[in-house]
Order: sequence, then C-alpha cells, then structure tokens
Amino acid sequence: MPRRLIAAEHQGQLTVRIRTATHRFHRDLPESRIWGYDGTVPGTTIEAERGKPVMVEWRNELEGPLPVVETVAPKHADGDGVPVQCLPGLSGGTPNPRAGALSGHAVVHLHGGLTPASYDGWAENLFAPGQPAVFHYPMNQRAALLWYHDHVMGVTKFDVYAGLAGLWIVRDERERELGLPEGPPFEVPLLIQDRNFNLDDSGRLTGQLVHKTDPDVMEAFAPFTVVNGKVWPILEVQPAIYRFRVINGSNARTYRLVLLRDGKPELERVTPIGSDHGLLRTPVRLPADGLVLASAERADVLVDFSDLEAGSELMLLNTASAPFDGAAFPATRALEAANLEGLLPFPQVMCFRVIPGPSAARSIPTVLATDYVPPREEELADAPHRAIALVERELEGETNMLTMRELSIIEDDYTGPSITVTNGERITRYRAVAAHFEDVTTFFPMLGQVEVWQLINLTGDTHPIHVHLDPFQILARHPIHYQIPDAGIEDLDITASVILGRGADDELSHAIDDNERGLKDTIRVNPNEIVEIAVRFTAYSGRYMYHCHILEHEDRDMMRPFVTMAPELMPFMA
Ligand SMILES: [Cu+2]
Repeated sequence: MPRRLIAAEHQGQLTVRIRTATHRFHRDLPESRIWGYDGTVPGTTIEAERGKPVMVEWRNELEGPLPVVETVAPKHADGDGVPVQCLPGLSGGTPNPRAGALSGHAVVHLHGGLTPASYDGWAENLFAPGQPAVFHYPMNQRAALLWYHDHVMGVTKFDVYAGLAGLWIVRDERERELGLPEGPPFEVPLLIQDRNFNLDDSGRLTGQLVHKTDPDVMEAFAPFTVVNGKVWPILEVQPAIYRFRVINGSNARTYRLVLLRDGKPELERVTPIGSDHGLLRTPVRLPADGLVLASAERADVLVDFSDLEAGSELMLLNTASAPFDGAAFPATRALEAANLEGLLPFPQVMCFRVIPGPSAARSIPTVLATDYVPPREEELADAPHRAIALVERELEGETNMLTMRELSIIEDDYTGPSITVTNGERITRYRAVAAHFEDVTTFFPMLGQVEVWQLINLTGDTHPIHVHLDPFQILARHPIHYQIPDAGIEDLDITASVILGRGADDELSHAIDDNERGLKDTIRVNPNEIVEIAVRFTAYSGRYMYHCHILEHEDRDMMRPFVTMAPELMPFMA
C-alpha cells in the first residue's frame, strides 16, 4: 500500500521530496535504483478535499544518472523467435548514453486536476535539481482518483518508468453520503504498470530497470506487471465488499482485466461505479470481455468477496495483447491469454486471498452522481467543431512517427493535399494546419462554451488521448474506413479519403463501454474509428496540452498545445 498523506492534516501545505532511492519490486529481486516522489514507488497517495486548496512544494532532490537503462534491441525477436520485449535484459542492445546522461530535470503534472495553467506542469517549464517549485491546486472539482506524474518534454517515458508517479484522491461530501468505503482496509488503490529488468553475466535478474524497444515496436511493453510497485502481488481480503481505485500507469500497455476463480471469470463480482473524473450516474455492468484501461484511464470498482470462504483465491489477469488495437478476447479464455507475439508473456496481474472474518455484505447505491448530464442538443448544435487526425508517418532510416495533425476546413480555392471525410451525403474537406508541438497554436477554446472534438484514427493502434484541464464526455464512436495513398502522410501535406461506416474486414465493435459514459479525461481511439467528445473548459485561461498518453508517442511529438480564454478577451486575440 502506498503511504497516505491527508492534506487536511497539514493545513493543505505539503512538501514532496522528489528523490533518488532504492525500491524492491519483488521479494526475490535485488533492490532497484529508482526516482520517486518521497523516494517511493509509487509516490505517497495525497488525499485532498473538494474546495480545500492544496499547496505542494515539489522539492527536486534528484541525483543522476537516470536509474533506467534505455536501449533499442537490434532485432525484434531472438534466435528462438521470441520477441525481445518479452524477455528481460538488453537483448543485444547497447545502453543509450544520452538517456544515461539525464540528471533529473522534472516537472509535475496533476493528471485530472482542474489546475491553473501556471501549475499544470507545462512540459517545457522544468525545474532542475535544487530549483524550487511551489504549485497551488484549487481542488474545485468533484471527488475522483487523479494521479501526479512527471511530464518533462521528450523524456516523460523515462521519468515515469523510473518511478515518478503517485496517486491523488479528491474526496467530497457526495461520496460520503453514499457510504462508499473510504481509506483502508476496504478502499484500495491499484496502480498497474509494467516493468523490465536487466540480467547479470550469469543470466540472473538484477533490479536494474530496463526500458527496451525494438526496430519493429517503438513503445516499451515490459513483461512484468507491477501493482503498487510490486510484481504480481497478493492482497489478503476479508469476506466483504472492497472498493478498488484502479489506474493504468503504464507507459504504453493497455490492460483488459478479468477476475477469475477456479479458472472461471467472475465478472459479476465487479461493479464499476466511477471513471476518470469520479462517480458515474449509476453503477454499470462490466464489459463482457473485461475492464479495459489504456494508459492513464481510471476505474472505480466495487468487488464483492462477501460470500467467499476463507482460503478462496481469485486471480486478476490481463487479456490485452500489445500494441493494443481494440481486438476482442473472450473472458472465458482468459487462462489462455499468454501470447508472445502479442507481447504478453505473463497475463498475471495480481491475486486476492480471502482471510477469515465475519461476512460483511453492503448494499450498492443505485444512484451515484446527479451532477452531470450528457450535453444538450442545443449546446451541441452551437458548438465549435475541431478535428484532429491521428496518423503514422513513415520515415526513412528512422522509426515511424505516430503523431497528430490538427485539421481545418479548406477554403474553396485550395487545391493542395487534403483529407476528405464522407458521411453519407455530406463531404467535408480538411487540410492539416499543425503537425508538431512547436507549430502555431490553432485551438483557442472559449471558457464556458461546449466544443466538439473529433479524433480521426488513421493508424493501426488504439491511442488513449488525454486532454488537460476540464473533463469531457464521449458522444460517439463511429466506425470508418479510409484510404491513404503512397506517401499520403507527410508533414503538413496529408492526403486521405475517410468514409464513415464499417469496412469489410473491420472486426472491432466500436462500442462505448458503459463505464466510458462518465466524465473522462482520457479516451481510447481505436483503429478504424472516429471518436467524438464534448468538452467545456470552465475556469482557467491559459496554455494547456492535449496528447496521446502512450508515453513513447507523447514524447515523440504526439502532443499539441491549446489555449483557453475568457470570452471577453477573445476579440483582443489577434
Ligand atoms: Cu498514441
């Protein structure tokens, strides 16, 4: 269990030392050198109260070098055909000296926080070891599981992997009225990540963290699943209902979680009650294949162990292969989920063991949240629309880039490369107006106004797209099929023909899971899909970011700025 820090017990004034330390990921592993908030993996869980501001002095005391060996293995698979990402060690790769030279610049982002821009953790506003940073978090937001993590431009993937992530829980009176478990023993956060380790000369695991990619796969999918800093842990539970605050804090891996007893899925034991930004309107059913969480997505779930005898054991398995593309996998086959080609050598996540105790059932409230509704028709009718294409650009002699293009509807006299989106009779033509993080800002949302953002996925992978600041709601997942001509994806010159409607060989459901219909800040955009979200920025003007939360994508330019602005200032924005 991560240590808890209750902000109210410190008058909302907290100090977190960001420092180099050691951590043991498993009792049979040697110690690992890590970077951690308060020197632990995960960092201390900060618990705050809605409406009670929290000030954190983030004290950067990191010491280099980066405690992660970064390498690109020379081949995708070893001599036996096993993908090298399924194996520990460097697999013939040489350690990247540039990663080894990183000394510990940091910036902290509170993911899910409604935070003024100055304290949101802009990826270029860094503090070096020894430089002070005091951030103010107003906490004017509903109860939810947030998390804080490093966000340094270009190296977030190394810093988070090194250990720089911690949980942050916002609580409010609404949740207390519902009588949901709060705090130990019945409320348990589960931060799920994947990690890999080096080998010594005799082939034994050392604790040294390894971030390994290969010529075919530019994301690191590490073989060992880690929950709250431990590989494959066991949690002893009483025969009672537990509340698990589940979060995927992995760099790139998506999980589809299935709870099993005696080898059979027991999905009905699990009741989702909340998502990224807190409680859903009502409890919902788990998706039939299991609970899918991509990087940075959260789930608040109740799990009923109350009918189980002491000694009962349940396993939590992951059935999602990697890179995740939304493909289905039946929960009934979860025991067969191991798949080397799918970079899933070990589906094990964790184990629950029931200990003796009085059986404590508890009724689950039928109404949870009443403070949000889907956006109204008239709001959507007036809403500005923004379109973003997710694209894969092939580069000669370099790994492909998975990035984004902000789109603008083209003028009549424009004859250059364009994306055509055909929806029945309606044809919309776009051109790309921004490709890179440092390109000119094109999104200026007005505070208070509902906007519709369209994410058009023209790649083969699922991308979890995260928008900073206010939460959003998903409006639709539209199946699409598309054609991209040879060299259709260049820098700002992109050419594609997108048609709404399912393609002949498309096997994805494109369904919206019930637990995705809450307030979200990260949404999965599957292949052959347009996702539409409705977002309304409310309180803070300033420069924020949105990006893919696969850290290897985010670091390689799958991230863009947007600027929120009070309506009265808009006429003065040239
Ligand atoms: Cu991505």
